Amino acid sequence: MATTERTKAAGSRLGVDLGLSDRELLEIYRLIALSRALDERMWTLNRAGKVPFVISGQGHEGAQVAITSGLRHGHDWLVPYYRSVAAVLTFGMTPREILLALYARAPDPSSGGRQMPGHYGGSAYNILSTSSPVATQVLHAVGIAFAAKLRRTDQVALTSLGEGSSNQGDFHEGLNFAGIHRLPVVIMIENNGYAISVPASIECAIEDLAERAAGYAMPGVVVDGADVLACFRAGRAAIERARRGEGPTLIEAKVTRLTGHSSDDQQTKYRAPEEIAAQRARDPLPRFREELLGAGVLDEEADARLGAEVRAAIDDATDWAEAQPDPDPATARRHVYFEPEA
Ligand SMILES: Cc1ncc(C[n+]2csc(CCOP(=O)(O)OP(=O)(O)O)c2C)c(N)n1
Ligand SMILES: [Mg+2]
Repeated sequence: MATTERTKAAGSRLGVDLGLSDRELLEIYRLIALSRALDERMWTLNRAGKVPFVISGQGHEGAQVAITSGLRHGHDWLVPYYRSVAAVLTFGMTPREILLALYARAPDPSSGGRQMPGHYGGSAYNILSTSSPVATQVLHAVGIAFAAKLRRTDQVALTSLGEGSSNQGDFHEGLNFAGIHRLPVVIMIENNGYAISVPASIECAIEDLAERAAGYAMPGVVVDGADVLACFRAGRAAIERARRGEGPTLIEAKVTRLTGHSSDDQQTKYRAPEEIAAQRARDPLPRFREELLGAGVLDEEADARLGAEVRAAIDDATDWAEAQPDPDPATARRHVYFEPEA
């Protein structure tokens, strides 16, 4: 990459070993910051009584942006879950589109205002629609990867799920099939230590869920989800391996959930104040900001400018989405029952 080398000659050494230019590093940072600002806005709208339900990606953004960045836009497939706000932003969705779903407005690309918020999907971006039963997305991603292999399309599918969901049968069936057929799929467990209020210690008998990969003849990689560049490295290696036809990879990103499970949950009921405070140290956003500042990729002025741009984008998306029309009640049954051609 000639541009990368030129930028680095004048700039920092950060990301050089990954072939990342300063511009690419800043784009990863922008997406993390955009996702955080959007997520915070979603909570404000919920608490203001404007939107019914929020399920948050705060704390997961570093892993999501970094790993999703390795995919090819408009070519590969993303099969997200309800915390994937940063992943879907990275793969092309816009804050306007995400807020359309939250407000359940007619132009919502996820479902035309029909699904719960957090059920991301966008056919224009190759983002598969999210289903409510957890872990079913693993089967969908494996099916897409199977089709890609049969059709020789060179596509890779990336899916993600929580550590609690990795105890579902669907996860194991999916990994087994992907392992047998060496499918081009990357399965990412976002281990935030809780399944709603249930701590990981009583969800599963092992600490590192990546160990499960050995049972399906694929590599299992544990990565610190607060370390953005480590996540990028792990994600790109897995995606490239899949594209080379060498088969699937299981990545376990150890992340933190900075909020309650959802807007209907109060985590102070089951997490000690010290534990909640300690989670802040594992927040990927300030950590990556410090890394960029320390390396001279970012300075305070550029950071303030970026923050202002992000806030303006979120304000614009909020006003615009709120002003869009509700779905026409006459279309309520569309996509539910078979509709004969008129
Ligand atoms: C098959 C199924 N069982 C139960 C639920 C209810 N449920 C929704 S989220 C959730 C917890 C999942 O925890 P985890 O997989 O760790 O993901 P996290 O929310 O922590 O990211 C449960 C039990 C569901 N949606 N689907
Ligand atoms: Mg969890």
